[in-house]
Amino acid sequence: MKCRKCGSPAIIHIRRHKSSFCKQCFNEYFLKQIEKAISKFSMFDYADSLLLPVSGGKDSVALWHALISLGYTPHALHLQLGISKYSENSLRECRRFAEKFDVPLDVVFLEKESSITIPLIKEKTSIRICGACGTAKRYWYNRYALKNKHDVIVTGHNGDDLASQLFHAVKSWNIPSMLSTYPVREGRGSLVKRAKPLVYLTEKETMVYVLSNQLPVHLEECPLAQGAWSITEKEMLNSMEERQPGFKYRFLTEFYKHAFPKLTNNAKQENVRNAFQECIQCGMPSAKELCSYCRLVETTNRAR
Ligand code: Q46
Ligand code: ZN
Repeated sequence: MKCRKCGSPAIIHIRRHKSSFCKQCFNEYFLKQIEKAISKFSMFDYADSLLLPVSGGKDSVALWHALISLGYTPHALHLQLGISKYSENSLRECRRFAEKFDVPLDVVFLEKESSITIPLIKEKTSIRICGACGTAKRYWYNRYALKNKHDVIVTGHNGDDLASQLFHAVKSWNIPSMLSTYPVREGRGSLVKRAKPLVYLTEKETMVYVLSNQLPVHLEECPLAQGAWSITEKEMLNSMEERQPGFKYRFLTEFYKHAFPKLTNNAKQENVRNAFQECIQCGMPSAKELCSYCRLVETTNRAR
């Protein structure tokens, strides 16, 4: 297998592009896909202050390295979830990355801030744990970005993540969920703008990027992940991709092109997307009197 561009030995074959790349040409391809997404969706520019949540996993690490390579100076934030060894190892790899590239990294400890952890929520309540974990992450990223005046929260969701979320939402025609797969969400009031620059890249590609560049990375699977719906959705989409290379990419990009603009207009007219008010407890944006994070903390504490 030879690189399509320079003829050197290839390290990856990308079926949807009918292309193989060597390490150097793959790096160029990877950065170009990110630049394409940033520009296509007007995600941010060099004047913006970027907050980059990092878990230490392959996607956030790949994005961290890629943004630095493209000349951005993202401010990395790690949220400590308290999932015993798994969380400790995640933080260790984030710190190794920050040291290796001499870049800033802040850490927010969930337990210190709210006296809860993700395992405690799982133990004490019947709330779906990955849903609760997502609520905590979104809450702290937004709160931190607001406090530190960051313009955009840049997350490491890749194209496979977004395609599986879209597929899941389409199965029940959940329009707000379908709309939330769009790779950029403009800021509104105290909701900070969000962007997903890995939209044109796959899990396999972020993994190869991380390994070929020998980046510090945490590859252990979260012990609480078992049974997450996204695993099933990803397997189903991968079997479609096997039969029709490029299926996942088209599924996403055709949605963005044809359905997203119409559904957004309808959503605005019908007020499907809730107006936000301030949470009476923490002051963060909320669809109800009490925001979903404060409700989560309250429910967990009540069950102790
Ligand atoms: S960390 Fe949290 Fe993931 Fe673990 S509990 Fe689920 S959402 S699986 S990215
Ligand atoms: Zn609140």
